[in-house]
Amino acid sequence: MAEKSSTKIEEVVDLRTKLNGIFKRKRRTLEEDREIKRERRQTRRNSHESHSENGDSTELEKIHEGITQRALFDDEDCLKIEKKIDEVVANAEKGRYREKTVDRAPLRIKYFFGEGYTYGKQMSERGPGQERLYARGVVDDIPKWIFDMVERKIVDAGIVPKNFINSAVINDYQPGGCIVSHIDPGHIFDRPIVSASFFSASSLCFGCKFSFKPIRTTTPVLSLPISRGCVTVLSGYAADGITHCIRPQDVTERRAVIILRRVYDNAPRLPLNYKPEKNNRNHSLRERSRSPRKARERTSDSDSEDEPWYMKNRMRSDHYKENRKHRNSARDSE
Ligand SMILES: O=C(O)CCC(=O)C(=O)O
Repeated sequence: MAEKSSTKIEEVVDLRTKLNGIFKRKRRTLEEDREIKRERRQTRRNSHESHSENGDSTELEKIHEGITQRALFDDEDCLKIEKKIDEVVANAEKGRYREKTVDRAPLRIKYFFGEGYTYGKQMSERGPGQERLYARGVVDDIPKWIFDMVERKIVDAGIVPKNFINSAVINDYQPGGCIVSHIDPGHIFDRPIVSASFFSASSLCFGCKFSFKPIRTTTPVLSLPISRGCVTVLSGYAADGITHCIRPQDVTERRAVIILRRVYDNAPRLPLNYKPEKNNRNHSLRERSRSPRKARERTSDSDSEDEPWYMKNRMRSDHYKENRKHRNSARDSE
């Protein structure tokens, strides 16, 4: 009898050891999995983590003086905000927004809330200073979640005062998407310009020149890493003295940014009956194929449309010569 019960105890102990072993192995593989994922995330992040600088030191100093970055949103915050961005995308696909809220380009969609404005080919009179706000009410109001989940943290961090922000733009980029070099129009937007980045890391480049078909850029004066969850604040020379852009090669995964700005009370505004030009992208969307190959082919065209004055201005000024030199050297290096 005593012998039988001791065998049972041994069996139980043996079973426990076996189970422990199995759980330990499972725990280890889970931990290893997590570690591998962490390393992959880190590698991806590192590729956007180092500054690269090519300007003269005085100019670089002036740019850096006008940039502040804060890691304000942790992973949990990011996940919640990213879910909300996905809801915006879904609402737009269901046609739930006003006509001017959504502006589609092949690899980048902009959602304007609070205020929208004309730029690029949407303007009949082009050139710096020609941008105009749309009439009040033609874009949707800023969603409450942007105030609750994004603006509040930025106000609490002392970056802008309460009630400063009256315009929020979400840019949703697919890999290879970009925003060509520009300065946010100073007659429309107050400074600072605040942006919060989500989904993946990228780089904000300063002082790049773009050429098209195929799309190319010159080496930036400064390439600033922007990680997921970080808030970038531009003012001074960084906002007004040099252009900024997102290059196609810096968007390797889907990325979204929420740009929070203040539109001046007296900024010039279009009348309510303003008729957009024929080639407004919102209207042409239905006619466009969604094929990724066609989208890539179209990128250069439509992104040049985004540039409010840069291309045209260059054709008229000294920049033209500089651009021609760049095009020639790009061709030579082919
Ligand atoms: O994507 C970004 O971080 C910058 C976007 C930007 O400069 C713009 O939309 O005006």
